Amino acid sequence: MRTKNMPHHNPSQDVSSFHENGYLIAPAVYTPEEMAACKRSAQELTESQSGPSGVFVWMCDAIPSLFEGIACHSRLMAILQVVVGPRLEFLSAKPVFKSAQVNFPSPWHQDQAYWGGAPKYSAWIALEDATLENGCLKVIPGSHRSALDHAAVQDKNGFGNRILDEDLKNETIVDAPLNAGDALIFHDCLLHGSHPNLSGRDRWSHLPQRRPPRSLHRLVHLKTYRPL
Ligand SMILES: O=C(O)CCC(=O)C(=O)O
Repeated sequence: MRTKNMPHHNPSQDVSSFHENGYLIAPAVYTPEEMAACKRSAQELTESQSGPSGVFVWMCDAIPSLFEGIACHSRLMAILQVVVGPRLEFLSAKPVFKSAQVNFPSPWHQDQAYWGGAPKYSAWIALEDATLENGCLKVIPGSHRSALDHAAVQDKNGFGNRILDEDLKNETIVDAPLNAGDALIFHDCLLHGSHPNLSGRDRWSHLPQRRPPRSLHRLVHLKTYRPL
């Protein structure tokens, strides 16, 4: 059943764009009600641990059920299966919180530098509108083709593995503002970061990750991209 007013998304048209660019924006995957419930729950569950911003990772055997429902939602799965392929298992999920008190931009990085191993595919799900002002993502199309060496940086802002701004040459940077309920699906070698949150309000997103099943890991070439 499709919810009324939800634009029909035809993921098969997006397959080549996903492989070319390393990401895809899927509009209106979730309803505003689903996003509001997920944001409320993320706020409650992370309240006790939350500093001014945070990334809270749940592995697949520990994820609260509401978040599992969002991560495994049939609309997201339908898109992933066509765009990435059917051979994906659920790995983990994380709410990402950027508070109004922090104006630190998430630095450029590939998630591969943190996770290692077989490629992962994430969906950055906007629990509320993500804008240039409140810290939406920015990406470098096509950067998923190889895993890069990251600089190791230790400071109070987290993100210990970074690609420094001065190491970027003439890459095209694409901002990715999203409406609540949209999802940006991306390969774990896609270079991405986010703008600082200058909105005076908190910003919430939720990112489930998937990867090929264990039996396929040794077949997957890590250093250069190839479709599953
Ligand atoms: O949401 C953000 O600001 C960045 C999150 C991110 O890049 C990540 O968790 O890998």
